[in-house]
Amino acid sequence: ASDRLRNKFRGCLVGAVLGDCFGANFEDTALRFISLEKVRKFTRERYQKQEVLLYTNDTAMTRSLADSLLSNGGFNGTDMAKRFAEEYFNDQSRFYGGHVPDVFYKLQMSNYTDPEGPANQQFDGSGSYGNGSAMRVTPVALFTHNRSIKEAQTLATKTSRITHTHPDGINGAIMQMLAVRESLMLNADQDLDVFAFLDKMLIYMEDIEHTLPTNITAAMEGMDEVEKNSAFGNGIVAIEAVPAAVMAFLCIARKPNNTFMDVIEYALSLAGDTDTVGSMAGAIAGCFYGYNLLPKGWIEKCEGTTYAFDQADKLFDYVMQHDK
Ligand code: 8NA
Ligand code: MG
Ligand code: MG
Repeated sequence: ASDRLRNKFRGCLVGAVLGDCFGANFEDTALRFISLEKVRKFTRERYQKQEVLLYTNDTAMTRSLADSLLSNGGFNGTDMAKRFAEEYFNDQSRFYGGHVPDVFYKLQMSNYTDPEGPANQQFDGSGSYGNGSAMRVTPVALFTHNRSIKEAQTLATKTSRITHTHPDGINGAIMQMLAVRESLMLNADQDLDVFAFLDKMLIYMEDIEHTLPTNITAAMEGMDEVEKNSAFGNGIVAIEAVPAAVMAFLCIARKPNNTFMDVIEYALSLAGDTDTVGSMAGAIAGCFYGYNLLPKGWIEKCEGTTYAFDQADKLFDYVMQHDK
């Protein structure tokens, strides 16, 4: 049982990196969908010609978040803020959202004394509702695996508030965390009960996408790509990207013969913010299928998969030692 759970932790963090690296190849917020045929030309053939597929901000921030939780044995706002900002100052080439660098500069100027202060000032005091805190929240679900759902939700909220204080930004992070948490408890050999999955999540979210179950039903009953896109959106805001990632996972993984690759390819076909939707769907699906079922060829080509694998083991060992 313990090997099985370790395999899921690994699948989760490595799956998130794969979705980010492959998604980065397609990112174009002006597009409404990409045909699966076109996606697969890259994901099944052309990627092999690349030397390496680079990760973006999604992976960079996920790493920092997990490292901070591990080094502090829990949440330390000053430390997490410092890791996010220093990672950005060390490497600004990772395609960060348009406004989040303002937060990093203000954090640094104030020597990280008020980790939520700069985020609170974003967008005239309304806070960011971008998907940037949902895209990096995955380690929270692993770290709190043996703790109450309430504790998991509180930790997700705290990690979000360092850059994203708008309710939609926070709820997006909670939703993604809950999807990973739920996926961790499932067995890929058994039928995936889409509605039980959604019911559990909805109790712990405020107003984010209460329409999600209705939309999922419609999506499963044969909406075409453009209809799905307008039902969920595919953009850089949390209320679009997170439901899109959850929908992509549920619609594909519920069919027994589908694989991790099918989930990612479908997520990328939604177009738009593909690295982020891909990374979030990759975390949920990687967790569901487990590391041993992830495509080896993809793992070899993507930057950062070894780090994610090792970090998953550290999180697993931490959880086993502290929360037995
Ligand atoms: P963010 O906090 O800058 O939010 C992203 C964007 O959402 C902002 O730049 C605004 O346009 C908009 N936004 C958020 N909150 C508000 C608000 N209260 N009022 C008005 N507009 C708002 O950054 P983030 O960390 O949330 O980043 C999200 C995405 O950006 C990620 O998917 C990431 O991959 C990245 N991204 C970067 C590029 C690039 O080329 N630099 C392109 C697409 C996405
Ligand atoms: Mg990105
Ligand atoms: Mg993105």
